[in-house]
Amino acid sequence: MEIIKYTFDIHGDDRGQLVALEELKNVPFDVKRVYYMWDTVEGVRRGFHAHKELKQILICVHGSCKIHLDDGRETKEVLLNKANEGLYIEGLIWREMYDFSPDAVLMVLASEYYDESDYIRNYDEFRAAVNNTKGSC
Ligand code: T46
Repeated sequence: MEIIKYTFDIHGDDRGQLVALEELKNVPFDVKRVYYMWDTVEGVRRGFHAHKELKQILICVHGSCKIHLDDGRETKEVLLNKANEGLYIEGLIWREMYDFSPDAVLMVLASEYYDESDYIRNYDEFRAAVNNTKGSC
C-alpha cells in the first residue's frame, strides 16, 4: 500500500505560520466538507471503518496522532505531527486513529458531504468488499 503524504507550503514570516489549502490546486479533489476532532480522550481509538468512494486528507493541525491503515493486504501506521502535512486516503482503506496527544486537533478535508451509506463499519464486510474488487480487476 502506497502512503501518500502531501507537504503544504508554509507561508511563514516573523508573525508566525500560515498554510493555504485550495481545492484542485494543492488538494486533489473538490472539498465539500471539513471536519475536525479535538479533546480526544486519552487511549481512545476512533475510526474502525472504510469508505466506498470518499477521498480525504487528514491533517493534524496541532499536536500529534497516528493513523492505522489497512487495505486488506497489508497494514501501515502513519504518524501525523506537522500542521503542513496531510495524509491522503482514497479507495477501500480501513482506518483507525489513535495515540492522540492531549493537544491534538485532527482536521479532515473530504470530497463528499457526510453520507453514512458510504461507510463500511464492519471489518468482515470490508474484507469481502476488498475481495470483490480484486475479483473485478
Ligand atoms: C473518517 C475518520 C478519519 C457527522 O454528523 N458529520 C460528519 O461529517 C462526520 C465526520 C461525523 N458526523 C457524526 C457521525 C457520528 O455520530 O459525528 C459522529 C462521529 O463520527 P464517527 O464516529 O464516524 O467519527 P470517527 O472519528 O470514527 O471517523 C471520522 C469520519 O467519520 C470518517 O469519515 O474517515 O474520521
